[in-house]
Amino acid sequence: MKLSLNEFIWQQRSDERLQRVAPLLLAIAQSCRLIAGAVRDAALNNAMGAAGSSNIQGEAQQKLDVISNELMMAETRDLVRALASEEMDEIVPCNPDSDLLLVYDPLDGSSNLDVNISVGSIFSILATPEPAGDLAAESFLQNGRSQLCAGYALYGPATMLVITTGHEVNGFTFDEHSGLFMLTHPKLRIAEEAKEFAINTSNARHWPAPIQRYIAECQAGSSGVRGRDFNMRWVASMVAEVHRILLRGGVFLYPQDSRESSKNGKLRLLYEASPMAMLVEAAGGAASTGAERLLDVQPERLHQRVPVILGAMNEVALIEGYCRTAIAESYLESNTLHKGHALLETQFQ
Ligand code: P6P
Repeated sequence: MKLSLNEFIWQQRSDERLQRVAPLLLAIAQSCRLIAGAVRDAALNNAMGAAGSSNIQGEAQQKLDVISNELMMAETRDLVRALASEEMDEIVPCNPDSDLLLVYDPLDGSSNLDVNISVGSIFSILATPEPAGDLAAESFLQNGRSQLCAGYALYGPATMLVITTGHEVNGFTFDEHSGLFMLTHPKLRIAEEAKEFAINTSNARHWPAPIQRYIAECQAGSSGVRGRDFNMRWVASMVAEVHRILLRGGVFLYPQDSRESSKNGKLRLLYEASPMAMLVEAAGGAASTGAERLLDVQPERLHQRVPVILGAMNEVALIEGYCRTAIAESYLESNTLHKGHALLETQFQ
């Protein structure tokens, strides 16, 4: 007999974080159910296509980006002190009596909507650092290890909700008949070895050398240094990629590159990288910028971008090693020998 999300929360009574966020999590689940319906019926309701506006990243907003943002905000605003969204430049103060913050990407991968490819919502729940009272955007600038709960909804052949409070990852499938999210994928774990890599290889000429080296070795397969073949996937929907990695392993990369627009990577730290890093690490994987673990990155701006390398522990460690070696070699070349030697020592401890 499968547990509903409500029954799961009741069963997990000893998980204090889960109990603290439960009402908000149920509201998020309800908003994801509504977003799934809006995505499913968009073409029937003339809700496809561009909204004629753009977000703070300068990306054209789809009508469904705006609709999803409003659905998420309407369901959650009474349960949070403030919320922040990819689709809104500034934070939105809400209930002064709440001690929770919600930051989210209401519809990730929305460029796939008009070709009917899976998209998703990503969310992160934080505690308010201040006691009751006014709040500023700075309250959201907490590193990924501060998250109370992180998760995503995937709008695919099935609508799924995948959540963690840090110690395990559980997946729920929406049941149209009961109107409930049912526990179908308990305790998801990521294998340490990967057979698949996910990266947009059209950007290869812009990548830093360590990333070019890693991907070339995967492409060389059994005839190269890795001694085994790899497969490649690229859905251009981070939620779909992370979900695949949670279920069958692999590694996902959206690195920084030499273009001005991607010098800090493309993905956003607070509402894409941090929640996905919490999920991946809670499932036994790793998540890194290449230079440091994503959960350790200290946010400086609400919508800041960050390089993302996440998935199988051994693959991420190998890539981090290549990145650190490259940094050490640059120190050595620039005659800051002590830094280069120090970095190489930490790498091989
Ligand atoms: P590209 C979607 O726009 C997104 O933010 C992620 O979901 C996805 O992994 C990435 O961008 C796709 O980027 O450059 O391949 O279109």
